[in-house]
Amino acid sequence: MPRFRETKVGEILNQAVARKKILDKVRTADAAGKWVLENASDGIITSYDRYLAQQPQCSFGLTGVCCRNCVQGPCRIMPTGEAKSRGICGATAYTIVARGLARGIAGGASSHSDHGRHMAKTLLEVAEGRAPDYKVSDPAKLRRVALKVGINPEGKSDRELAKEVALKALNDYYRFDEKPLTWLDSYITPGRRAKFKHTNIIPTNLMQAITEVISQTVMGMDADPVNIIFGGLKTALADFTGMHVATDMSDILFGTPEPVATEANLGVLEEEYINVATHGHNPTLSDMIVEAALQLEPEAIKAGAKGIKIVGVCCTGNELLMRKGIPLAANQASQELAIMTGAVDAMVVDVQCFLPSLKVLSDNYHTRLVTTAINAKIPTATHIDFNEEEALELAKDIVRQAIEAYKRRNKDKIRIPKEKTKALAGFSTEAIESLLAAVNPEQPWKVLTDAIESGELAGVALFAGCNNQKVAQDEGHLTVAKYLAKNNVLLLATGCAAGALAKAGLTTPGAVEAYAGDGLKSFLKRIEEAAKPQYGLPLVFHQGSCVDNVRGLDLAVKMAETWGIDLPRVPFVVTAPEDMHEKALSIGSWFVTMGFPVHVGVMPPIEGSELVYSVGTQIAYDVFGGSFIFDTDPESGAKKLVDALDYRTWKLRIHRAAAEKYNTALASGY
Ligand code: BF8
Ligand code: SF4
Repeated sequence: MPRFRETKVGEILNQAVARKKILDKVRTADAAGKWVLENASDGIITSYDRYLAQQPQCSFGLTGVCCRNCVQGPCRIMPTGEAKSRGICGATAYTIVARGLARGIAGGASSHSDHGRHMAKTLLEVAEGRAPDYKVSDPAKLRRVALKVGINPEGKSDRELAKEVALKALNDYYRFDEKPLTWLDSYITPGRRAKFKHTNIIPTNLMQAITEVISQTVMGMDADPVNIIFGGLKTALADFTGMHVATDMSDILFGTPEPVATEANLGVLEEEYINVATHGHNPTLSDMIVEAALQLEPEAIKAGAKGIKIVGVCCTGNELLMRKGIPLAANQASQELAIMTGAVDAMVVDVQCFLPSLKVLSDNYHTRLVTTAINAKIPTATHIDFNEEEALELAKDIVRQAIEAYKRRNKDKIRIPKEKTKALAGFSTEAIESLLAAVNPEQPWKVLTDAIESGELAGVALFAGCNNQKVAQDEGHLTVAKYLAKNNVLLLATGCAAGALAKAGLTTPGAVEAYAGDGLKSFLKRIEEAAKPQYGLPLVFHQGSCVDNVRGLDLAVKMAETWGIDLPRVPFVVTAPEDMHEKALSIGSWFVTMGFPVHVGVMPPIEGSELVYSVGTQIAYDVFGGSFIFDTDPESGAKKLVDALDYRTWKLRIHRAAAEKYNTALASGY
């Protein structure tokens, strides 16, 4: 497996030439980010530098054979053979690697599920009149979700129904009735339901699924790597459940996204405005910040600014981008660079993916860093305990912090890169369905499946995941996207992958001309002519934040239903070219269990066990029909994805031909 390694950089970090050397390595493909690193760094240390300072990284950790699960450790397994080297308790490499992987999945599942629980709790508070600043913004979605999870919406007010839906969602977290989780069971195919039952990985209580896998992997518990991995997969399905709860509740509270046009990259910051960057994941906070900023505009003008500009960072940025057209300033790896423009007056964070370094960094500027979650504080940052009961007032407090900070701005330190690009977002699966319905109102998804069968499209690929300092920022996303587009793959994207593609202008109609193959071009054009979307159609359909990966799964289910086959036959693939977070691990894992090839561009720590590696890349395929494709060369990874799509489409065509010849339904048992 090729892997990016830089072994000398620790030595050069403190030398005067360090900055130049770092830039020579082209650590980012983001033009605005590169400009900031070159022109506005003032010797400030960022994660780009700290990554280099960490080199060489420990091989035990890199390959997953370091165990700290008890106080006798750390134990490290020598690479001379799994059987020869053991931890003090006798654990071998495959046990230690499998335990680490399962615990990583549990970390991801906890993050998403907490997020989903928070959203469901907010909906309940709305229904009970305890969150006066929020409302059911999308009653139609509320009714669709209710029907989907088996609640009859007839004759119920929005509030009554919201309460029932919220309680049912929360019930998935706490119940003990041993039935499959509602938000899992309601959204998967019958084939997957049977497969998960057969492999005994259906979670019946979301919290329990997480605690079970932690308990399974403590010292002196499960040593069987395959059993541990299946425990991890059960937790990954719990992760899916929490993510779907999060997406459904967000749509009900803030609206199902529809295509919207805005801008992306650091150039969206404006010197004359008070810039407030919202960063993290939970739309309950960021949405209220937008409202507070609107109301406090006169105070901003009084302070000498033209107004207040809200920009997004990471996934809450994607939430605002797709629902409100708020510009996206940065994805994960350029969050620090936003502050280094000297133009961010406040950065407000809630949960997940914000760097502890933001405080040190903001101390170099006038920027006010505000944390808002009780379980996510940064020492010496301003903390405002955000809660839904007093949401607007607290959001105003936060925006006022920005107005105050603005008055202390140091004009000499302001260096905003000019790079920004148009970006389209808001392509929820519902929005895509209405676009397709313009071509075929009776069977919208047949427009897509027909295009694949005819060879116009090679299939669908979903971009997910993060930035990772082990690779040049955004480069993996861009390389894979351009390769797939040229090969006529319809592209969806979420999270920091979507941020990367948006910043590079790939979520625009212009990118279709520049990068799409002929088939993809004609497909998009046909829909564009029929639907006449206000902003045209982009090369990449931005579907939202990380939890919105479930939108991609819903889309794949629509394709499967249209063909009458199960998910492992559908020409749909997933790619995380720059995976970093435990959340990416768990998302990749549930996509594999759903039956899809999942490309991963940065190796997770599993190479220390051939067994675990093989389960992910081969056995998973035999059992679930999906598997991991580990490839750190983006172009080669992209090629494998196209091959995987071609293989599925080829099989589909053969069975379609047989079905037509013998006048039968499409075979589903192949
Ligand atoms: O949830 S893609 S770096 S910001 S983990 Fe984090 Fe990864 Fe970005 Fe959003 Ni997702
Ligand atoms: Fe070492 Fe076993 Fe303890 Fe892990 S659980 S640290 S391998 S003794």
